[in-house]
Order: sequence, then C-alpha cells, then structure tokens
Amino acid sequence: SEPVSCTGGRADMSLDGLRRTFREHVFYTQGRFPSVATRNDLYMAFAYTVRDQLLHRWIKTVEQMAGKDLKIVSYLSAEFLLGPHLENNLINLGIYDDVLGIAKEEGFDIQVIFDQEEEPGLGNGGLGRLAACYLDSLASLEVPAIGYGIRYEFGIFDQEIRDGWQVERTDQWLRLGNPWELARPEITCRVSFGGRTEPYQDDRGRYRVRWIPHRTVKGVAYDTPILGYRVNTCNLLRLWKAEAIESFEFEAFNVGDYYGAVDEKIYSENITKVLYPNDEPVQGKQLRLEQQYFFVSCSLQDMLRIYKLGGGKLDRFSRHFAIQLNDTHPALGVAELMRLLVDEEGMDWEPAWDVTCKTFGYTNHTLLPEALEKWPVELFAGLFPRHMEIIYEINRRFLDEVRRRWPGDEARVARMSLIDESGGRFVRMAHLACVGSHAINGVAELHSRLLKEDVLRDFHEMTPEKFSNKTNGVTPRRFLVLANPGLTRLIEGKIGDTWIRRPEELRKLEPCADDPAFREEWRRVKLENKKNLARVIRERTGIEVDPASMFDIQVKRLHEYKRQHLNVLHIIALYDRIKRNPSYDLCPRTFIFGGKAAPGYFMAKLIIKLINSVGDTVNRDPDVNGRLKVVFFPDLNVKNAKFIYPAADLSEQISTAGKEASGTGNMKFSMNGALTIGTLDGANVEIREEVGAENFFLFGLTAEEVYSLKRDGYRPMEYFQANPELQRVVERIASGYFSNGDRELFKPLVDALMFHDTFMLFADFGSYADVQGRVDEAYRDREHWTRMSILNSARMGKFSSDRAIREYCEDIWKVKPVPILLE
Ligand code: CRA
Repeated sequence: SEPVSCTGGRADMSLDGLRRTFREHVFYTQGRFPSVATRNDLYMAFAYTVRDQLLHRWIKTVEQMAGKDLKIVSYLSAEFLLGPHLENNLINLGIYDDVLGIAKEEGFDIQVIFDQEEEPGLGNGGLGRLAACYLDSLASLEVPAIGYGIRYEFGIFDQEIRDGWQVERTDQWLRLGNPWELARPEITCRVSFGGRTEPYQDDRGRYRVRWIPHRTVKGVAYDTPILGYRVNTCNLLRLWKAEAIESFEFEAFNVGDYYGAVDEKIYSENITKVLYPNDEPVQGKQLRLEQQYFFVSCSLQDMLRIYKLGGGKLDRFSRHFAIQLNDTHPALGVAELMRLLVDEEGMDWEPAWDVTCKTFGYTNHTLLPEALEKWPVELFAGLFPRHMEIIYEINRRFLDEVRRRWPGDEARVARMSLIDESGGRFVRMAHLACVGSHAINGVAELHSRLLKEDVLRDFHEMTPEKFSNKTNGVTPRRFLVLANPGLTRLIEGKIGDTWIRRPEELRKLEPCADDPAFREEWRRVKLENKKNLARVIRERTGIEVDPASMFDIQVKRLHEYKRQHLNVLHIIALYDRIKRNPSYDLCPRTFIFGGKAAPGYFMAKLIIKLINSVGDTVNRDPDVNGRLKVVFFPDLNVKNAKFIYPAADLSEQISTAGKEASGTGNMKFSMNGALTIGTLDGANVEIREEVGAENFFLFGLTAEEVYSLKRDGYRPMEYFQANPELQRVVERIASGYFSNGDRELFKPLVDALMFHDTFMLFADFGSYADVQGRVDEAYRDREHWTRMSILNSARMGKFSSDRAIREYCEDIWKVKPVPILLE
C-alpha cells in the first residue's frame, strides 16, 4: 500500500494546505456549507485540521518504534486534567500564527473558536494536572510513553456560585463530541468482578487457581494523541470506557423482563460514568474501587498484548515497560499483574514477582492520614477474591522477610503488614504499592523526607535504596507560552526562545532585572494581563476590580489544610483597621479566590460562603473607598486558570507546614512573575531556595514546629487571647457582621478554630499578618517589586516538568529518548 505521505493531502502543513483541510472538514466532516456553519462546526473543523497533523506524527511514531528494542513508560493515573487541546497543539506544532491568519481570512474571531472547546476535566486538582504536564514533557523529550486512565463520561463538576454558596452542575464535556479522541472499538479487554476461586491441577500437574467471577464487563479504548513541543513524537493517552459485554441479556428479554435485560448494561456503564470529586480524602465507595481495578486491569492486559506483538518473553517484560503508579489509585496493579502472569500466563510465583517489582514505581502524593487509601477486607475480597489471595501470599512472604530482619518485633510486623488489623481489617494500598515497586518517591524534598521519617518510615528502614525525591514540575508551554503570550514575547525579545525547552536558560534574564526600561516593559505586560483578568471577572461575577491595585490570588482546591480561611482572617483584619481608622494607609489590594470544594465537604463549602459574604460586605462599604476588593472566581479549571496565573502580583501558598506534599500552582504563579507569600511547606521550600529568600515572603511555623506544638498540646485559645486584632476579626464573623446578623451561619467554622484549629491558623495568624504588612510596603516600591518579579520568573527553570521527567527517566524508568523523523 501507499506509505503515509508527509507532503500533500492532509499532512500538508503549509498555509494553503491547512486552509484547504479546514474547508474540507467544514464540508465533509461537519456536513455544512460555510454560510450555515455554527461556532461548534468551525471549532470542530479546526480541531480536525490540527488532529490530522497529530495523527500523521502519531503514525510515524508508532511506525518507527515498532520492532525497536525500546522501553515504554506507562503512566497509570485515575486522573488526567488535560485542559483544552487546540491552542496547546497549535503551539507545539508551531502553527499558532498561521491558524490565526486563516481564521481572520475566513472572517471569524479565533478566540471565539478557542472558547468553544470544552476541556476534559478528568481530574480534581494537582495530581491530575501533574499527570497532564508529565505527558506533555514525555512527548517533548521524545520518550515513548502511554498514559493510561479512565474516560469518565462526566468529569469534575462545573461550579456555580449562588447566593455565595457553591452549587454543582454535571460536567457534560462530551455533549458536542470530542474531536481529539479516536474510539477503538476493536481494542477491548474483559474485566471481571466478584465470584469465587477454585484450585485445580494444570497439565503439568502444578497447583493452580482459577477465578470464577460473578460478572464481567468490557473495556473499550479511546485514544488521544499527545504531541510534544516542536518534535515529531506523538504519544498516546489511552482512556478506558466501560461497556456491557452484551447490551441485552436475551433470555431475560425474551421472557419479557425488559428492565432486567437492560440492567446489565446500566451496571457496566456505571463504572466509568463519573469522576469522584474528592481531592485528597478518597471516599471508601465500592464503585471507586471498581473504577480503579477496571482501568488497571484493562491497561495491564493492553501492555501484555502490545508486548506479545513484539514477540517478547514475559520474564523480560520489565525491560520494555516501566509502569508508574500515580498515587495508590492504581496500586491494585501489583496484584493484577501477578494474577495475569501466574494464573493467565502460567508463570511461577518467584519469576512473576521479580518481573512485577522491577516493573512498578510508586509516587506518593500526600501525607494526610485520611487520604491514605485503605479498603475493608470484606469489600475487597467480595469484589476480588483472587486478588485477596494474592495479596495474602505477597504479605506472607513479605512479613517473613520482616521477621527475619527484625526477629521478635511483632509491633513492626503489624505496622508494615498489607492488612491493617488495628481495628477492623483493611487492605493498605500504600503498603501494597511499596512492596510491589522497586522505586518509591515523594513530590518535593520536604515531602520525601517526611515520607521517610514518618508515613513510610518502616519501609525506608527496610529498603532505603528504593526511596528518592522527584520534585514536581509544570509545563512552561501551557503555563507560560500559552497563558502569557505577552511575557513570552518580551522574554523572547531578550534571550530568544530556547528556554521553552530548557527553562534553566531563563536565568539569562537576571541582568534585565537591573534594566529600568525592561522593568517598565515587564510592568506593562503584567498590567495588560491584569486588565484581561479584570474583564473576565466582570463578565463572570459582575464585580469591577482595579487593575492598578495589587492582585493577591489564592486559587486551588478548597481545603482546610490549604487555609483559604487564614487569608480571609487577614482580609477581615485589614477591613477592621479601615473601620477603626478610616484614613488607614493601605496599598489598594484585590483579593482573588478560586477553587472547587468536594460536594460532601461541608467546611470547605462554608469557607466559600464566608469568602463571598466578606466580599459582599467589604466591596459595598463606602468607607473602604477602593482599598479592598474581594472576589471569588467561579469554576476554576485549566481553561480559566490561564487568565489567572499571569495576572497575579502575589501568590498565596499558605498551607500548614507539613501538609501540602508539593503544590504546583505555586510554580505556575512564580513562573509568571508573581511573588509568593508562603510557609515552608511542599515545594515552597525549594522555590524560595531558587528565587532567593530576599524575593520570597516567608511566614509561619515549620513542619517540625507544627509537630512539636501538636505533641505538646496545641491550645488555639492561647493565641486568641494574646492577639486583640485576631479577637476582633473572629468577633466580626461570630457576631453575624457578614451574615446579616445571623450568628449561626459561620458558627461551625468559628468553633472549629476556637476549640480545635487542626491546621493552626491561630498560631500562624500573627506572623502572617506581619509579613502581609511587609508585602504592602514592598509593593509601594514598584521598581524593587518589579526586580523581584523578574528574578522569580528568571529562576524558576528547575520547576519545569521537563526537569522532573528527566529525573524519572534516568533514576527510575531507565528510558531513553527515541527521536522520530517525519520523512
Ligand atoms: N492534592 C498534593 O496535595 C501535589 C499534587 C501532585 C496532591 C499536592 O501538594 O502537588 O498531589 N496530592 O503531586 C494528592 O492528590 C492523593 O494525593 C494533590 O493534588
């Protein structure tokens, strides 16, 4: 057959080629005359035009990889928070300006087309977005990789704010079709649940076990091409959708039980219906466990299938696949790979276990105890009777080893066991992941250290060589080039564009911090970005904000440990100062919040209500006279975030020390020239090291101080009584000042702070308010502030996801780039 051609046809990337392909897609794919094409038709036609370019590179990638003795990274993640594809792909292809030109010629506004794209919100927050950044970097570094996950029909809910409260709306991202994916109805897997196991002897007389499941569903692959930046590598994101094996049980149907017949279909499709909208504490729901097993089993079967196509022998599997577990959500993979190798492929236990351990790596993303997954043994064994047996066997062998190393230390055995028996019986997924992996890592220096010292201490003592740190990173393509074209142009004018692949080169900007003309330009770009955000805020909330004021921004999931309410306490303190002294000299500030709360997380939702209530009062009060504005930006997602990071002067990273594993928003802000006010938590520590202590506003307890204070008995009331301003602030909330006299509304919040204050807001309030005072002063010296801003951007190279992925490739995955040629 004819080889795929690189010139002519739809592979033609010339202006003429693109224009022709676009017109063809309007006509042949959307079935429209240009004169009646809707906005969505035009978007779809553009998307298909770009996708044609991707597919072309994708086929080349597959073609040139086939038959090579190479290793593929499999990134297993229950979440991929990709964000809109179109603009990103245009940047990576290098045809952004061409397409802008075509749109103009054809007579429409490209921004309207970009706006039309529904982003795939297949993740909650940092963890899902990290997976997306890593896919971008893997492809950009030309590393063969497959992302495996779940094709949720409904992603993270859309957030509306009504009367100050969060209201959730289902996310219907697939409603108008998804031009970026290819359904692969021929690539399917069977995944089973429930039932029982049965021993038997195989033809060689060996003892074997077979699983007789209760029900089986079908997984269908949906593929999305992931193109790297200005390279030809186009990797694969393969998401699984659950379907019924037969859409009707004909027997039931024939006896007239129509609903019974459809039941099976409904049950099966349920598995990939909706993303669980909880960020860290995962709900112990059966369906969630089914989702995890479903996608893990499909993915492992798929890898084995691909591997066998190349004719490889199973005991060499780990030389050709490196599987990374993105937190414990896919940790069942350890038991599933054992089952596939031993039960299905007939391997003996020891070689299978050797392959398994060499194949898996495990990334931990949280220290929060409530977020460490454990499943009741009963539930687990009911769904996965065979996996339960396998886990018991892994555990038996593992605990034998522990006992050999530490004879008589039964307390240690109980602590390390894969089964938690300290009250009820639970399968500990983090332990399963640790035992079944050759590499274990945290996501920032501090986090990795605390893992070793605390949460995974026993595992570190036993196998220290497995542990390492891999500080998170974000892709500069989406979060700088795409989000901040103004700044990108300014930087390119000075140091060219090689920093987009090698952000360490941003350091070349450092001398520009001393150039007044450059600083002037830097401020001009920031002001434009702030005007842009001000416009979006007006459209979305009706609130008018002043781009000349300081934009002080905290956007991230709502969580008590992230302490959005500490920020609010400080806002109320400023307001209180103005009320007590109407001529109080405050540098005008706009406080912007954004983020979703888990629908079942009452306190987080109450904090949203508090932010909006304080905003209502403050924004209306004539005494404030333009010095304070408070905005809650609704429905924070990747698409909206693009307006936010580039517009920030100050980035709030104020979690209780020791609670935020890394954070990645902190990196996105700083890259865009925001200064950080933050605690010594997560990656803040390293950001401060990179940008210099003098360019970072540090406050608060250290992780060690937090622990010792907890240990010695923390009494929030003592801090309360010692700080009159804090008293006035809390009194304003408690008295109903922000709730039309209703003293009940915020009582749960006030009481939690006064009597427990689990996240130590009161302990940190004083130092936070002081440092905010220093921020206020610093902002008045615009030249100096701009200097610090430039140095922040210039020194953020370390936090590119390219650096992170290089480290994973070298230390954990042992994989090398495979450059792809187009001709
Ligand atoms: N919620 C951490 O809390 C971290 C990301 C990505 C989180 C963040 O501090 O930046 O992971 N943890 O590493 C998590 O999801 C299950 O744990 C997060 O996004």
